[in-house]
Amino acid sequence: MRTIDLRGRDLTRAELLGLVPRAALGAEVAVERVRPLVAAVAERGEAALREQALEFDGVSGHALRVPVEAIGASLADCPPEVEVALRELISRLRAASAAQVPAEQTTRISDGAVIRQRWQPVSRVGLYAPGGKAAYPSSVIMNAVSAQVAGVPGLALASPAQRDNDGLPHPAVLWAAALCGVDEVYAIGGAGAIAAFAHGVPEIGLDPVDVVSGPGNVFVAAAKRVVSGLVGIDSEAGTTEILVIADASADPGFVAADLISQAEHDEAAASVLVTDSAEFAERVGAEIARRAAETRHADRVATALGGPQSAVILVDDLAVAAAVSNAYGPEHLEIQTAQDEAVLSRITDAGAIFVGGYSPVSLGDYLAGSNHVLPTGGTARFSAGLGAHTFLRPQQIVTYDRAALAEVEAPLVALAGAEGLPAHGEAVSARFEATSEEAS
Ligand code: HSO
Ligand code: ZN
Repeated sequence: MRTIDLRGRDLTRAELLGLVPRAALGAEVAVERVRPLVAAVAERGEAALREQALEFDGVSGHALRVPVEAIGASLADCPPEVEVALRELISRLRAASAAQVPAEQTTRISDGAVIRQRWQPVSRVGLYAPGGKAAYPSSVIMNAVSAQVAGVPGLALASPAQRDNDGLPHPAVLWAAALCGVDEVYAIGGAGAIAAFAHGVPEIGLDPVDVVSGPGNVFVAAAKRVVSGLVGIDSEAGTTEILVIADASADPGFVAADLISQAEHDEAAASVLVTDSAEFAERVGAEIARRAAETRHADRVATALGGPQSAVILVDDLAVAAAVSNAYGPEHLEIQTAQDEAVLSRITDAGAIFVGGYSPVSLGDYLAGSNHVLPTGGTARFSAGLGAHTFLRPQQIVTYDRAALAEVEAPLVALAGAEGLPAHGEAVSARFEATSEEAS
């Protein structure tokens, strides 16, 4: 991992934004690459999806819509300990997600003047679970449970067709769909899946959705950016990132293991350590050298850790460490210091925050009860991780009676006049004019 030494430098937030390490392939470039793929699906539907399946997944002639029987039947091959673990994930996530559904609120502005706010789920969602370098049943559950807890009636799931599963999505994806009760599943991957959800594909009975959610690589995240506006999206949950703020009190083995854990997702994954101790950084480096060579995806991990997106950043103190992290806006932030709560209080921008030596990111990836679909690429500075709230919209409901409306007639007419929109005022005054019948 390269070192960025910020010690002795008094940097502004704007300067930090330019200094934090980022992946070589930025979102803008990925957007230009996926735009034609999205447009092709919008224009040519199934034919374009089949071309893309052949090009990117090496699969042809498969059913794009997974037969319902295949979803339930898949569970026969699920190892019992995996089924138990998936069920545990569902129940922990469901408990934490339920707390994300706000109660309806009623505000009485004055006598007879009431504003209610209710949280209305969207009607139909497209949930995406990646394939490719790994199988992601956990992502199916993160998506589906959030939508179900929000009360969304229509759920569709897509995941790439697998050559070695007869063109179906990965079996583990089907297990998770079966356990969540999702029966509308498509063997479609990448940008094409996002486009299919947004535009609909009538030939295969795929109706357009209102919100697309789920993680993916940089191209899936870019496709979500392209379709957003036509549909809602959760966030740009692209290639994984972990940023660890640690001081000399932390365990270098824990920190090294966590940096490696996220690097195993993708060659473009980002692992960043921010520390005020050069000596600690060296100890982490030694642990990484030892562990990274032995792990199953050693080559991928070495590429990710050696890439421009990964770094050790040396800072003068933990306050600067927090400022660096805020400028980065990491998908996952770990805090392992002697003053975790003090550091936490300085954090403003992160997708999810893992506090202390016994809260690793991989706990959040599977069984913490939190959601692992989180904003990446610095988008945590303005967007949030997936949750029941992703699928809910606050709607205000206005109920005034005659007396309450009369009370605001004069100021409302004054405001309408000030805006040069007198008919707005007249719409209120009309209700208090004597009718022609009353006048006669
Ligand atoms: N770390 C990934 C999620 C994941 N990890 C799924 C393992 N499986 C993005 O938060
Ligand atoms: Zn992970």
